[in-house]
Parts: sequence; structure tokens; C-alpha cells
Amino acid sequence: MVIFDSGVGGLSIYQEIKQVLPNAPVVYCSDTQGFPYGPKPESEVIERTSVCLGLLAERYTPSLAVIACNTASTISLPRVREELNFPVVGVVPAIKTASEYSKSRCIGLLATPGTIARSYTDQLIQDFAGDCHVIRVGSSDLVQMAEAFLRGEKVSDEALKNILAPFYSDEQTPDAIVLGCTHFPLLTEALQQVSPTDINWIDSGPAIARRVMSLLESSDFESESQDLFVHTGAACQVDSLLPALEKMGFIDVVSLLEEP
Ligand code: DGN
Repeated sequence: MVIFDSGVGGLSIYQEIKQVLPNAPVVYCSDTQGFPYGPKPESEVIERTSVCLGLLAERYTPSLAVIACNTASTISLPRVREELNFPVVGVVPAIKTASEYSKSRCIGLLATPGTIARSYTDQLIQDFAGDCHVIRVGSSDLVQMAEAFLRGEKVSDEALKNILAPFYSDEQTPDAIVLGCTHFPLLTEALQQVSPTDINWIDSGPAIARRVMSLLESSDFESESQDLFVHTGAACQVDSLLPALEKMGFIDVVSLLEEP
């Protein structure tokens, strides 16, 4: 299968899938050249997602793709599903799960500015938030911080507190916050540490892993998989990620834009 994101955020989904399907072969693709998607016009995100998935389909003939990016999934799914002849699973904010959990009837949505503003997100809230008050916070900085964290850099507590502050400026405060960007689960621990109250941080990873398992014809993979990390940037952009990728079990890093 291929797992696609603008950057390394989709690795949070990769790890969830590997928990339930440790031997399933994966090609993970980071559109490093197009990163970040959050502030980009919708048409550009759709185009990049379509081109990258087309190249991945040609080169690796996967049986399934996961768009492990909320920013792309909320707008690109209809187009790529039309273009590809295998199932495409999207990742979108888990509003329903948060609303089912919340006792305070106030939930948060933390995502990219792109996802926060989508009409797809308005619809999700309308359909699934029920009587919950929803506080939306868009942050591109948190995406950059998650990228830096995976490259071994320290995360600033002060910066995290500032990002979370709008959740605490209302009379009502959330008891569940949807991590509506796949980069954010990489920082769950750090977020909880600076959060003034106990929060249920909700990410879509486990649900996506279950969905993938149900779609794969054979979940019975015999040998250990040889997972690849593919990217669209310059090799030097990936260098600082190598220790984290090795730890996760990737055996090689290759460019999608150069001939293999
Ligand atoms: N990881 C992506 C998401 O889930 O929305 C977006 C990150 C970005 O490109 N800004």
C-alpha cells in the first residue's frame, strides 16, 4: 500500500497501521517539495495529490492508498478516486468520536488553517458534533514543530501553550480535542504536558488502521515487509530524518522524481 502526506505527519498513521499489520508492505510518500499544504490554494493541493499518487501508482502498483493528510483528503478524494483503480482511504477530523466522548459538550478542533476553513469541515461539524460547542484552532506553526521534532529538535513549551490558548479563552472549555492534522499526534505527549486541563486527544489513526485492515484482501503477510520512504524534495531535506526513519523500520529512502 502507499501512504501519502505533504510531509512526515502521515507517519503517525503509518505507525498505527504497522501496529495492526506489522508485515504489510508500505511505500510512504512525503511530498517534501510541496510541503506545507495548509496555506496552499485548494486547486494546488488537489493537483499535487493527484500527480504524486499517479506517479506512485505507476511505479509501485499498490493495492491501496491512504491519503494520510486531512488538508488533502478534505478536498482531493473525489478526484483521486476517479483517477485510480484501487481503493483510496482518506483521513478527516474525527469530530464524531470527540462528540461521543465529550461530557462538557465542548470539543476542540486543532488542524491546519486549510482544514479549519473547508466547507467539508463545516459539514462534518454539522453532521456529527451534535449539541457540542466546537472551538476551531488553525495552526501552521504546530505542523512545522512536529516536522522539527521528528528531526530531533526540541519543542518549545511556550509556543505550544500559545497555540492552545484559544481553547481556554471561552467560558466553556473542551474535554476532547480532535487532532485534525496527521502531524499533531507526533506531539500528543508534549501537548498534554502544557495543557492546563486533562484532555482526550483524538486522532484518526486507529480508525484508519482498522479501515485499512478491512480493505486489504490478505492480512496474512508472510515475511517481514521492506518499507520504503519516498519523497519529492532534495536528498539533503531528508538527511536529518534518517535516524527517526530507521527507528520506524524503513529500509531505504528514494526520490519519487528521479528514475529508480
Ligand atoms: N499532515 C497534513 C494534514 O493532516 O493536514 C498537513 C500538513 C501540512 O502540509 N500543512
